[in-house]
Amino acid sequence: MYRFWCALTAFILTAFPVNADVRIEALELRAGIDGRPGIIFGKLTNTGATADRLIRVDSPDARIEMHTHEMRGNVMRMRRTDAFLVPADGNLTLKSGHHHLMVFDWALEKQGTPLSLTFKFDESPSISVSASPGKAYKNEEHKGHKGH
Ligand SMILES: [Cu+2]
Repeated sequence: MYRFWCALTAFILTAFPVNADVRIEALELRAGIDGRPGIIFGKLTNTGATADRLIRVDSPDARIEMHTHEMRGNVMRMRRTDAFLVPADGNLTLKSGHHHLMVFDWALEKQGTPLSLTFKFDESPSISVSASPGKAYKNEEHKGHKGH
């Protein structure tokens, strides 16, 4: 009987792939010019064998939204989205004109200090990071953009 359970355990361990395992690299945080929202670029890498989803990003000092771009007719529009896919053994890239994070209600006096961020996923454990603001970003595409 003992041998049976050992065999069963070994089978279960090999039958299920390694869960999603996400790391964050090269985060870039920029305040917006002229009261526009801030923006966050970067790269999330999933070294696991299953896909995961970034489902929210929280900060005690600002409200973070996930945005993506889509073509409407022949105009590129930005819209808010509820989640970003982080593919199995792949990356989620946050960059200009593509998926990105936006920073709203970020008090001016706090824009020169690191921003605490917690990334939450469906599967992977949450990741907390402190992002230091770089050069302010002249995000033309977000002109007059006050969130949704
Ligand atoms: Cu945006």
